[in-house]
Amino acid sequence: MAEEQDDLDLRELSDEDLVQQMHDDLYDGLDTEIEEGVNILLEREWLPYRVLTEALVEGMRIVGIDFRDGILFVPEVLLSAKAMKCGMAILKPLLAATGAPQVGKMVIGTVKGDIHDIGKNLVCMMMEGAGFEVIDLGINNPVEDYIAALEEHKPDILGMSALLTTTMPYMKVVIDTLAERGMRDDYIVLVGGAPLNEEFADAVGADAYCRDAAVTVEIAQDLINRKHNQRVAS
Ligand code: B1M
Repeated sequence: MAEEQDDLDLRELSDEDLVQQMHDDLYDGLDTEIEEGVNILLEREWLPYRVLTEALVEGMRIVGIDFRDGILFVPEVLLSAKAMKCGMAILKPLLAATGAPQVGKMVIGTVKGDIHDIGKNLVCMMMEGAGFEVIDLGINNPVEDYIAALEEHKPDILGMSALLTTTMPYMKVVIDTLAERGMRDDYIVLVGGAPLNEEFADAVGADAYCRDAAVTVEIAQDLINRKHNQRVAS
């Protein structure tokens, strides 16, 4: 009872204070509070995408800065990641429920040696929300897994994610293997992850670098349209 009285009532906070509190709760890895905050913002008629970007992604950016600076450590960041996933789980069906027709298919996975998946999962959610069918291979994928999934699902797009400077070169291994097997031109290859940039994407032979999940959707739609137009013209 006394504990309950000490509790902060998130519903009493203004939008701005609530978002600030959610950044703090994400930092502290408080999943129940994050779920409650997400639900309150949705009740206040925030669009799911706004909740995602302003409350969750921005909160995770702050976690990332303190992780980099040695203020937070792996166990704490894992709790933040878990809280973020709880919030994302509420938003996922809402982002996907736009009723968009299926516009293409994507196989995506985080590359071998890399277990970061929050950004990739966001990309999956946004792509599904935009009407793409997404086959998510998860984390730590060797080239054989990508090839097997491409052969099984025959997607339009192969997406790869890497968050470590030590794992991003593996994208070239995958793309070179596709080329060796004569499969490279069958797919649009999109790459993303915080340490990448356009130069890197060019250097490894990808079709495009995707800065974030929203940009991934735009680029995917654009490249699929161009591919369709080329087919029609030829
Ligand atoms: Co890691 N970690 N981590 N980590 N971690 C980083 C990446 C790091 C930058 C932190 C730092 O030092 N500042 C650093 C890498 C440094 C470097 O390589 N130069 C780092 C390190 C060093 C490590 C370990 C080695 C730490 C250790 O063990 N000593 C270890 C590596 C483990 C491994 O992979 N083998 C490790 C472990 C972990 C946790 C397990 C604790 C956890 C991951 C939990 C999980 O993902 N389930 C974790 C986290 C959470 C982070 C930070 C803090 C946050 C990453 C994140 O989720 N960002 C990160 C710091 C940072 O990036 N600021 C860090 C939020 C997410 C929404 O953004 O992933 O960039 P992002 O995704 C964006 C875009 O990049 C893009 O769209 C997304 C959405 O908008 N995008 C794509 C991403 N993938 C895409 C694919 C596409 C398209 C777009 O395909 C088409």
